[in-house]
Amino acid sequence: MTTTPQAVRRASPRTRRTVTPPDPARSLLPDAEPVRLLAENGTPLPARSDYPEPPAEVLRELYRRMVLGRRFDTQATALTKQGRLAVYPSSRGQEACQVGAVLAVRDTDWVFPTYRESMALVARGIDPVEVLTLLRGDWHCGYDPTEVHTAPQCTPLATQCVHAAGLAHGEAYQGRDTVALAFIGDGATSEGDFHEGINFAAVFKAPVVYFVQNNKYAISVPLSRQTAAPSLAYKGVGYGVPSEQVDGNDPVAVLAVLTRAVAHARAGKGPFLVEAHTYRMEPHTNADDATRYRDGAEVDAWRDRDPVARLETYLRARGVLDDAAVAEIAEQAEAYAAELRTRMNEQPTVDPLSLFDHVYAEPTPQLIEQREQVRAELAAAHAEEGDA
Ligand SMILES: Cc1ncc(C[n+]2csc(CCOP(=O)(O)OP(=O)(O)O)c2C)c(N)n1
Ligand SMILES: [Mg+2]
Repeated sequence: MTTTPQAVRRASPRTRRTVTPPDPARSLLPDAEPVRLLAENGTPLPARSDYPEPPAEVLRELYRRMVLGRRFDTQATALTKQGRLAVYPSSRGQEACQVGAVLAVRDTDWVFPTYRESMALVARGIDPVEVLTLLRGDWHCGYDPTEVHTAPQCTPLATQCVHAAGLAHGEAYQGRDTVALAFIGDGATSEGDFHEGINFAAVFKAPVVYFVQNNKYAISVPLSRQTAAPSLAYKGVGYGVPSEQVDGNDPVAVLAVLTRAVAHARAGKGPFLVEAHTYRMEPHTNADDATRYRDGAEVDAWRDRDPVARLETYLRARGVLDDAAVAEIAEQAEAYAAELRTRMNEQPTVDPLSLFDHVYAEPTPQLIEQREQVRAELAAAHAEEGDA
């Protein structure tokens, strides 16, 4: 048989090299579009076998906790105006993320929240007054982290990413299948601790889910000034971490994507990164004036993508919710807010000197001096009150 020049070329090693195996980085990348299971008007989109829809009773509970969460959030903002809270960062508009994420983990898993996650913590079942203790101005986080498997709300940006990696690694090392869920904002993904945490988790296959709520702002800094990455989920690929992006105002999709991410981590496959596209409806905190840096029309556009209304429309159409159930949940939310108001209006008993008790096992000379200074100031103030 004569060999044609084309056949030679086809069989040459050079040609064979062009048939490359799949790029391993490709499997780590998120879908080009955020995963979505409900349209913005609440109608269902075609089902996805990779992200099965959670059962109806779970979605009903998701709705209930989102309604309670929103009511809690409005109440907390009101408490700042009454001087009962020092500061409150609202997560209104982020209910699908806040509640969907905590429903995806077990009580025995660990949650690493930021200051934005008060709603997530009450959805996890932590006493709301305990959740607000830090924001009331106390020196501790209110709840016992080891009892509720929830770290204190973290104000230094991204430090919780390192804590989550360490805890998850430690748990796996001891043979437990605990997953750590680390919340983080879009802005904080520019911080070194995010990169160090995710790199450590990837190398040691620590079971952490990094959940980025991209609410489009870091105080006044918009996303366009924060990153040039096409998606924050792309930040996983450089560390060998699979990732996904999800419509963060679609509660069904958030729960489905987080459920899969948590299963991935629990199965010993290492960390997973999820970016949720959402929006911060309120200012950064009650102390911020968002009208100075963003347009009202932008906020209005996001109002139309309300996650609570979206889920309600869907569940009503499916027959999972009706008028009576919606009214009953609204009533529960009012009662929850009323009890919170009453309890937060009670004057807390605080001992300013306790501030120094747990800083170090053995206080430093500086702390002893500072403690003495505070003690003397308090004594002088009491003496003055006595004179008056
Ligand atoms: C290490 C560190 N740097 C700066 C700050 C001040 N700061 C507090 S919140 C914030 C914006 C964070 O934005 P993002 O991560 O998007 O979270 P969001 O507040 O939107 O939930 C900044 C810069 C801080 N708390 N910690
Ligand atoms: Mg943000």
